[in-house]
Amino acid sequence: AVPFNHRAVEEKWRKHWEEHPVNVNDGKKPKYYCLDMFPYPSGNGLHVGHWRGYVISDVWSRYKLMQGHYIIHPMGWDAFGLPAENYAIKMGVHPAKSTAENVANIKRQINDIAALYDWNMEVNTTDPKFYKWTQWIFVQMFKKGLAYEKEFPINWCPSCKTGLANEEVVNGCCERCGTAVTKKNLRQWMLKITAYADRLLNDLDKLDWPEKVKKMQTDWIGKSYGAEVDFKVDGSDEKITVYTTRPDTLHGATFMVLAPEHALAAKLATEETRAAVEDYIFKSSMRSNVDRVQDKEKTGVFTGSYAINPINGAKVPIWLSDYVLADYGTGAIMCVPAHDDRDFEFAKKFNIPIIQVIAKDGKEIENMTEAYTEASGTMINSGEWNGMESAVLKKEAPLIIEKMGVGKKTVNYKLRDWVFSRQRYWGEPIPIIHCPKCGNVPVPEDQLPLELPEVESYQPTGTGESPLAAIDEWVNTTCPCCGAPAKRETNTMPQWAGSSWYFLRYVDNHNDEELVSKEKADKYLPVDMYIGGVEHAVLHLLYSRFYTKFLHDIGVIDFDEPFTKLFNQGMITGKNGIKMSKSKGNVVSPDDLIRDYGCDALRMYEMFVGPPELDAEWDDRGIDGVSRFLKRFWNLVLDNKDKGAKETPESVKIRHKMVYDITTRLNSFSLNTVISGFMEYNNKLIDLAKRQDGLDKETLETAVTLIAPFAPHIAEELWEQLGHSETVFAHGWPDADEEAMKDDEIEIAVQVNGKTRGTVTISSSAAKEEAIAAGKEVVADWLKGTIVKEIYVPGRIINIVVKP
Ligand code: ANZ
Ligand code: ZN
Repeated sequence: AVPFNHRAVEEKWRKHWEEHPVNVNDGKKPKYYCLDMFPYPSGNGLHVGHWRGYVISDVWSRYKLMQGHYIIHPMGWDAFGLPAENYAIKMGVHPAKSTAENVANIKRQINDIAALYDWNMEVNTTDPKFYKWTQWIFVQMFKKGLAYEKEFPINWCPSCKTGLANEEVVNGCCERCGTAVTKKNLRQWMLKITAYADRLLNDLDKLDWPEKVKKMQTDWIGKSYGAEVDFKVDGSDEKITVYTTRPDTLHGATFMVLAPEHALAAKLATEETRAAVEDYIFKSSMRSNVDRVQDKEKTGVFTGSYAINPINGAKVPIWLSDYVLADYGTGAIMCVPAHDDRDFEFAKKFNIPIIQVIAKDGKEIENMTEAYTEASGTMINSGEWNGMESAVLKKEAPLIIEKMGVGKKTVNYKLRDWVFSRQRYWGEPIPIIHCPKCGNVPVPEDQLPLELPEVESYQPTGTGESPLAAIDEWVNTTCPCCGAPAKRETNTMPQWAGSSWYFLRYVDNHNDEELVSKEKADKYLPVDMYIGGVEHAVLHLLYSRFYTKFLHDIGVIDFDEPFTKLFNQGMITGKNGIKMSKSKGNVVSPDDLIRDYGCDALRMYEMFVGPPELDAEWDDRGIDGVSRFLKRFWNLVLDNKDKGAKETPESVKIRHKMVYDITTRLNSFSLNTVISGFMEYNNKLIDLAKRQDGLDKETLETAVTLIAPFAPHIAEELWEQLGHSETVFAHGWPDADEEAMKDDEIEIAVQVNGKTRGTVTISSSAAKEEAIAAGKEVVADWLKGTIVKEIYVPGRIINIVVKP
């Protein structure tokens, strides 16, 4: 056969596909929407790690295409936000310019993957035609009371000089730049995602998503059941309400702790404690969240005041400590040192009494050295509750407390409303006008998009105002309601705004009248398969669900979950598992590999490198093996296609087994074992072809069909050489007939130096290596010496020649 020349083959088919697209919408085929998380167009371009997700989604798309679907497989650009802006500032060019350049470069690189992307559907979040709708959604939320203003201490990144959402703070640091996050009191635009907490939680059940991601969202929403209990402040009319998930332990509450930010914190100080209390409150406000969360050693101060435990009238001291968070529950807790680790540590340090109220076998522990935190056991030291099972009481206590009139049953969520404004330039302007008479007025819908104006200086100011605040002619406007002089909102939206709904826009990206037409939404949405990294589990993937539910509620779409199925690919790392990055100098660019080995080989190696859901170490040498395999496959098909061999029981069996194995592995997303499967079957087929003097055409064709989603160019070329004029992708995905796969076993003689020494039962389609290995086991005792020859006459005899 003509040797495989990847460059010629790939060029030929790339051109051909441009003129004759393989994915056509005939209006009859069912749609299948396979989506990649769209990239930030950063200046660094793509490395082989980025390719992984794109190849996975393309393999999946082509597989679905061959199963008879019309594939919606779009691509676009998440181009607003800090990464693009930080890059622009570093390089000293306007973000719009650098973004456009980066998009062009990455688009070229993405095209090298030979993915089925339909560029007619392209979207870019920074295009006014796109962000018109990002702003429109905000206006709808505003009208429904889901977007509101609030001044409060938010997370602030001193390096990015902007406020951040809770979801953007990872282990106390800025999700973008890693700087420790501090607090800053700022007026904010908030989105009321908490109004959707229960639906966001319950509807996780509907989704075919990795359990890990569902759990992360469940924990992030953090629904817990408990009670609010009121403690009267001794000698005053004030009361402190605490939130507890363990009201059963009420008799063991020997002190209380308030967050230093609690409204009563300073008021509770007495003459003697005032200085210390104010000092503690001040010091806490200066500390970053990281320090507060990561503190090993508990700190705190006694206020000098006492509260009355409503269950038994005991007088308990009130402390301040920053291990209690101001914005969770009520910002105040009742402390039960015998049954809570943090309270135990605190009580030990400050010599506060510890009263055990739950006992394992009814026995009290002498000298507790740690808290007993299990919610099982019998109540002790608990008055009327003594002898009850704590697990039962845990459920009943809220109602008892309610009846006593000292509290109520409550549900709590960790989820907070979404801090939605950024003090940065490169984002969608928030379409609100502040009128001294009418208050906040949304920009009228027919005036959207509200375009981002040009500025001289787009650097963040650090003052808590966005650079837009400096442009007087933009800021000053008139109120759309009353015509009075008014000011524009100058904050911009976070980068998540566009990505929360972009997947809806692809299918109707030129529509100037609607975000997406009903007709197209019904026909093409929602996304059937979403592929991307797991790092967005509680960011983008939560926000998108919220937006989708909102758009469902206002009648834009009929479904209320955006992504039916989700697959998270692992990262490709450099040697020793180190993340690929320019600064580490370990970035592998696909460009050279494509030149030397071709796109097909690179695609296959991306899949072969390891289980797609796990991280995998890149090794350039690995691609050699895949490349050799492709050459062998090429030769197998071309050498045998014209021999006119008829199908045999063996070839039929191998063919069906091959279809079965590849398809089951593909269905379970075990893409690396699909590739190793191709290698195994290629060897079997080469073997069989030699034995039978050729392979029937149907078996060769089946192999080419199966490999097509992975190595589309070589498959298309071989398909043509096999005599087809239509694309291989129009050919249906083959079916495996399980009956035809069944192995018949045969018994054959095993000889050593021509003498029969035993018999072995093997599959009639066993390859030479398999047969010889099985045979050797049976005659192991006669194999002393050096084996000089191994003969397998298929289906008949095994003979091993040994020299003493
Ligand atoms: C008494 C108690 C006894 C508690 C016990 C626990 C164990 P989740 O499940 O996370 O909702 N808590 C309440 N508000 C807090 C705040 N703002 N900062 C820090 N801790 C706070 O946890 C609720 C429990 O965390 C509550 O139940 C409270 O301590 C504490 F044996 O109350 B518990
Ligand atoms: Zn930052």
